[in-house]
Amino acid sequence: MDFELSKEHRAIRDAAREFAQKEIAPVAHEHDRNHHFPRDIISKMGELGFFGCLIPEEYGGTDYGFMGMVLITEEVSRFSSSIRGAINMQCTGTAYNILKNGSAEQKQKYIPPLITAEKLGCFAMTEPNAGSDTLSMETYATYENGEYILNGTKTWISYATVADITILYAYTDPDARAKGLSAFILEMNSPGVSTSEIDKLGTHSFPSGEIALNNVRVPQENLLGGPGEGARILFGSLPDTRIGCTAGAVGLAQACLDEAIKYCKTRTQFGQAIGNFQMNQALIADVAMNIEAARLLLYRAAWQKDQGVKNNVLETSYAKMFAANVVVQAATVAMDVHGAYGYSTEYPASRYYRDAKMYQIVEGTTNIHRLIIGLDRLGIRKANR
Ligand code: GRA
Repeated sequence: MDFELSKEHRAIRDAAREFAQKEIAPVAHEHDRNHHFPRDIISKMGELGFFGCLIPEEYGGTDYGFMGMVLITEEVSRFSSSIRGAINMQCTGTAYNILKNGSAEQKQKYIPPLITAEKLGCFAMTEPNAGSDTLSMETYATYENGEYILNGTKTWISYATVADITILYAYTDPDARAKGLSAFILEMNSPGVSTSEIDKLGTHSFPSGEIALNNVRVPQENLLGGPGEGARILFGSLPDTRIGCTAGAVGLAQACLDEAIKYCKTRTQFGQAIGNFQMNQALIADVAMNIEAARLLLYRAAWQKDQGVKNNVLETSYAKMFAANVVVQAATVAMDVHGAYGYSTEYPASRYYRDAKMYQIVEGTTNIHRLIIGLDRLGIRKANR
């Protein structure tokens, strides 16, 4: 067992940190305020190989693995929780899913432009009546002369309004439930696709929206995996993107702690720096300890993947649920330490507070992860199947 990052991992982390400090930190607040999606930053991240960690060199990737992906995501999220989402959209939930399940042609066609960010990606499972209960989705696809015809509505889809390509799940045989779900690679400029943006509390530089499908024709060769393999593909991809999401939570929690410490050292009240007061010291200590624990759970889950343990749903749920709760605690502490200035939109603490809450909702709510863990520990339903 080795708790130190390797020399290579430290170099990856340092390069990502340098990029994020230089390119993201100066503009993150303004872009959030203006609800601006910074396409230029996403392109630069693509050029630097930030989206290629899970992809072998033959498709233009860096092959840095899950640990590399997690370290980059953490560093980006320290400066913008919104922008870190791109790593899940361009690679973990899309290019990597195609790598795992796609045909040779699909890999050649779709992976390179996704990881360079020449094209933007997204994945679409959630629907108005299918959030936590993913398999209750209603979107369906009928087969006709070498094409599938898709109808339905997806909602809360990250990058819906900007994506060029989506991995979209639909029933090809609704009566067969899980065995009748299929996955498609859909080009978003296909006739019959329309999108609209959803306004939200935070994460304003990361567009989310609805995708409406009205008799959308998808060629048979864009079926990802075989017909009826959608549930396997979906439940195989969620633990991957959950690790990326957890890294986002840890990075943002670190940003909250950094801001709280900075303010504790510079703000004076009652004639001294407020960090001298034990009540503030206790807040900092609790958050610092929890971030360490969240990071260890995250690194363990990422390390498992790099060791070839592909099915670590349980360990991923431990990390995701813990980190989501920690980031909300960290954001609350950052606000509390800042007092009224925390509530002001001038300081980053208010953005962190709005962004943090998302982590208890996306990629499986906290209660869904409780369910996965509880059922596993009680021997009712195994998580790692
Ligand atoms: O075994 P079976 O024949 O009964 O059928 C199961 C099996 O075929 C069926 O699904 C299949 N299946 C699997 N196949 C292969 C399940 N797990 C696997 C697997 N690992 N490999 C049904 O399984 P089940 O366990 O009975 O499912 P369920 O009870 O219907 O639901 C389980 C559960 C609630 C955990 C699941 O639906 C779930 O995880 N829900 C949460 C949905 C979620 O996480 N959504 C995330 C949306 S994407 C997002 O948030 C993007 C954010 C981006 C960002 O910020 O980074």
